[in-house]
Amino acid sequence: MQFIVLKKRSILLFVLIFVAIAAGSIWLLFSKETVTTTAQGEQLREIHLVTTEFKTKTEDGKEIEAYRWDPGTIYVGKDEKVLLRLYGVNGHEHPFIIEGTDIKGVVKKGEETTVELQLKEEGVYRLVCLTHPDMGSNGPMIANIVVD
Ligand SMILES: [Cu+2]
Repeated sequence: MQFIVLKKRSILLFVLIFVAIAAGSIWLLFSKETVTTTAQGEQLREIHLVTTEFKTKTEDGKEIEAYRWDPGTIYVGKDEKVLLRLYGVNGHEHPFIIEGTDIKGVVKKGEETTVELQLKEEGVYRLVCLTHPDMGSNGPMIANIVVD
């Protein structure tokens, strides 16, 4: 008769591997895109954006910076209802519009602004920060919403 001899160390290793696999599975399960349910019971796909800032000093000591939305391009389906979650990380506040719609708002540092979006025509819509619309104003802080 043969016995399988398990040392304490191999049991510990086995337990560690098991825990790692279990933790990985749980993480995968919950890291999928989150959805929000509206009052009407519809499911909305959530898309997260943050306000970012690149800052550096040139060789002669001049400070230069650029503001951006991150990510700079998002994709939504035609007629798809999505919820944009705009979180202010860098910059005091960013008043914005989405061109071709009547959507406007402000993203403030440390706060989240949510926007329900449903675009009925294909194309590229621009999410424009009105404070940083071009390079001269430390932008362009413009994200492209691609509707396809
Ligand atoms: Cu801005």
